[in-house]
Amino acid sequence: MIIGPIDPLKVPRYAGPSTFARLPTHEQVERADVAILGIPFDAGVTTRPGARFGPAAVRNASRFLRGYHRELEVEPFRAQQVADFGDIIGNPFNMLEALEGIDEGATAAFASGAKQLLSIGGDHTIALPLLRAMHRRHGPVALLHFDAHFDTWDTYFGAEYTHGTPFRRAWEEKLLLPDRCAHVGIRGPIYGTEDLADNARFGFETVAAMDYETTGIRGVVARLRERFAGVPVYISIDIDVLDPAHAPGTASPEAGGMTSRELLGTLRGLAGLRIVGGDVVEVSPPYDHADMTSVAASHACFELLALFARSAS
Ligand SMILES: [Mn+2]
Repeated sequence: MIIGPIDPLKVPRYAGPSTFARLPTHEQVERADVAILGIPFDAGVTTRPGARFGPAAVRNASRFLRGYHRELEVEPFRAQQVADFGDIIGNPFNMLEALEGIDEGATAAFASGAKQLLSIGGDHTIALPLLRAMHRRHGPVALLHFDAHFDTWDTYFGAEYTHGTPFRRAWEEKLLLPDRCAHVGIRGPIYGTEDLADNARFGFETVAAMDYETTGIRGVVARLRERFAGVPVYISIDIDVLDPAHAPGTASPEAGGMTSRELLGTLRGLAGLRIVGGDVVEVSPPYDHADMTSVAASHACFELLALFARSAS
């Protein structure tokens, strides 16, 4: 029997437990198909800190989610057992230990029987240990990366592990399927052309934020469905992919970004692909206003849960 969220017609949505969407904790279910992990870690931030408060803010915003996904005609909390596994702790003073702790937490969720993981950051550094855990389970995966930035820089101040470098490390560690990865939402000034040369070398496809202006959601979805057909896909969403007008509460805002409608519409277009996991990162509540960033992030999480429910096995 699947245990869903607390009934909002009996307990209003502003009340009740502070788990994601007021779902059961993993202790309250026999086994969960989908594990939701909070990862309150922001020691990898090169710009504005605060993403350590992201999981609590996104969970709080998620209490207002309703259960039925009208466009995908699925109830993500009824089609599969989803449970909140609480927070994974990464040592804030030791990066290597933090990466290990996050990897171990994700691996333990798989060991408990979860088939798909949805992680809530935290800064984007956490995607690297999550991809290591994914690789151990699935082998190399395709990466669909929503972000204003490539996050494939080499080092900052000599540090290899930061929120600007996870996908370069993942590529070096052979965690990703060659020529099956894509960045979506890229924009803004970069340090130099070497970033572009690196991404060509890594085989990432780039969908620029401005491409939404020329091809619309439909055109972007067509490109992504072609690239990701038939392979296991991990979706990493940096909330800064949205324009600061939609998501101001983040470390590295860039003007000219996507609307939340474009993000949610693109995700919906991927139903039926084989989605093995995802994360939503870089929500920094101290820079947020009226919870708009955490609300957008909670809806991105709901789309990912719907994609899990509609995923090819
Ligand atoms: Mn990022």
